[in-house]
Order: sequence, then C-alpha cells, then structure tokens
Amino acid sequence: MTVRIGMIGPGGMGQAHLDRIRTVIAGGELVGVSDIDPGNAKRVAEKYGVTAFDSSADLINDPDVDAVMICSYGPAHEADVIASIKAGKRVFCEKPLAPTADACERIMAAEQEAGRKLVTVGFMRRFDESYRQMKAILDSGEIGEALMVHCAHRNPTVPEHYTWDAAINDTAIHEIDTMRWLLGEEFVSARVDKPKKTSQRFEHLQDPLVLVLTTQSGTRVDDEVFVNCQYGYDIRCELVGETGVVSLGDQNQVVRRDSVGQHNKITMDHNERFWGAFVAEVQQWLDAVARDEHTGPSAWDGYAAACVCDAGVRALSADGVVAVEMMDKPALYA
Ligand code: ISE
Repeated sequence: MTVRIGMIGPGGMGQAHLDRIRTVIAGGELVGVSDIDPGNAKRVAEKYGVTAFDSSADLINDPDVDAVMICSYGPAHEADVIASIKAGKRVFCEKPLAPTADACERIMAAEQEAGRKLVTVGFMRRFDESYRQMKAILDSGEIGEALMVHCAHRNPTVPEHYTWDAAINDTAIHEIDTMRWLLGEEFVSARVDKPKKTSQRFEHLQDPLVLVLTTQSGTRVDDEVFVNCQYGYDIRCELVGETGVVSLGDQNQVVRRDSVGQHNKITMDHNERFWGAFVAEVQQWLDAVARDEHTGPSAWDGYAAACVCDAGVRALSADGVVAVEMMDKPALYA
C-alpha cells in the first residue's frame, strides 16, 4: 500500500522530509499541502505537483489523505494534531508535539477518547545509529548502570526570531527525549547553569547554557546548549557507566590528513548530521501506517518532554533546582 500523505506547514524541515520521501523512502506519496501562508502552500504544491489545500482542516478531512505530517511552527501543532485524531487519521508531528505540557495533555485526552494511539512525534535521534549502539551497550549490562551522561548540542548560529526559551524548548528537547529513551526513566528535576555569554550573538539569549537534569534513579545528565558556536552543528554525548564509558563517534566515516594536519568535515545542520535518522524514522512510520499500527515516540513522549522543558524554562528564568511535574502515565501509553 502507498500511504497518501497530506503535509501541513511544508517549510524547510517539511520539504526535507518530502525530498527524502520522493528519493529514498518507500511507500509514501504526497497528495497535498497546506500552510498558514497560502503563498508558500501554492509554491510547494507547484514544486511537487500536488494540491494546495485552502486550510489544514480541508487537508485533514480530504478522503484522499490517508495520513498527516505536521511540520508547522510548534504553537500551531495542537489544533491540527487534535483535528487529525478526530478524523481518525494517523499523524506524524514534528517536535515539539506542542509548546506546553497543558497542550500535550489535551492531545493525549483526544487520543484517549479515540481509544487508540494515532500520534507519532518526530524525535528522530532515537533512530540515529550511533545513539542506538550506545543504548544497546547500556542495555546489555556490560558497563553496569548509567551514572552520568555528558551531552553537548551546538549549532553554528540561530536566527533572530529564536526566543530566549528556545534553547530548552527547541534545542535541548532533543537531548531530553533521547536521554529518556536511552536511560528508560523519567527526569525528576532540572537546573540551568549560566556561564559567560558569547559575544557573537544576540543579547536576549543565555548562550551557552548547561541544563542539568536528574532522573528518578539519580542519573545526572548535563547538556551544554551553545547555539552560536560558529564552527558547525556538533552533537556530542558521553555515557558514563559503572565499569565503562561510551561516546558517540565523530560524524564522519573518514579522517583526513594533509598539510594542515589531521581533520574532518563538520556538518553545518541537523538535516546533514541526522540524515540517516530522519530516513529511518519516516520509513518506520510509513510502514506502520500501511499496517494501521502505531510506532515511534508517542504523545506521552511528547508530553513528558514538554514537562521537562517546562521545568527547564522555569530554571532558566530563576536560579536553583526545579521539580519536574508530570501526571501518571495513562493506560493507553503503558
Ligand atoms: C532545531 O529546531 C532543531 O531541531 C535542531 O536539531 C536543533 O539543533 C536546533 O537548535 C533547533 O532550533
């Protein structure tokens, strides 16, 4: 079966997905797009030779759309995710599922009313081969329990509209989800350390910052978020176990040696660094949609990440340790 996809908000991220669906991912076909900016919907529809829907509601309810991909701006997700659930359609929603835990709760309530999981959240790092190998080593028990994880999330730069809280809500959310998945437990508290700010970028940002999280069992995760590091898109992670340490390898398969020394290319954006992960997540989602099954990170994962983000954002604007507040997991997500 070819899954007929309708995409809401085909900006840079959405079109990167569409290009992969057209070239390397099997089993999906774009039938139409909608966008808050009708001009963009028209341009993208012409580029891919598909329908430009007048509204996201028209797209979601169109009988030719089997499943919905939402790649719009985070605050716009809630209404379209809930409308997709109400239409009984499977929906892939880019991260964040919604910008607040309250909005994610409303999405979970709609799913529980529908009585089935229809929402998959685009936390693609779970599909990255290097993180998967790290998890397999931890799960094998060979290095004992995880005691600490040191992460770094660096971007070359961010646009001016990147808000002060985005370092947590838009950037660190990746480590928040990946660490919940890697460690298999929830976070209970958050703290933010605020080092000297870079002179390279906007005054309204605390850049860099270090988000320090603690899990239920006491594992400590620190995440350096530095979104104007200038030199590249650099993702690092070192897991410290009781009897061994596992680190993500560098991003290249080869190391170059020449007259300037030993070096390799550093990627500049997430689509390049996580290309394989994006392909794997969307392929797995389409395969599951074709079988009418749920797969991947659920609305619960989107909610749990939002709860940790909420605590992180509170810790960013205040000093000290902030407790993560989270409801008990509803039976649907057990
Ligand atoms: C962006 O939305 C992403 O998802 C990138 O992976 C992240 O590095 C960047 O900071 C975010 O703004």
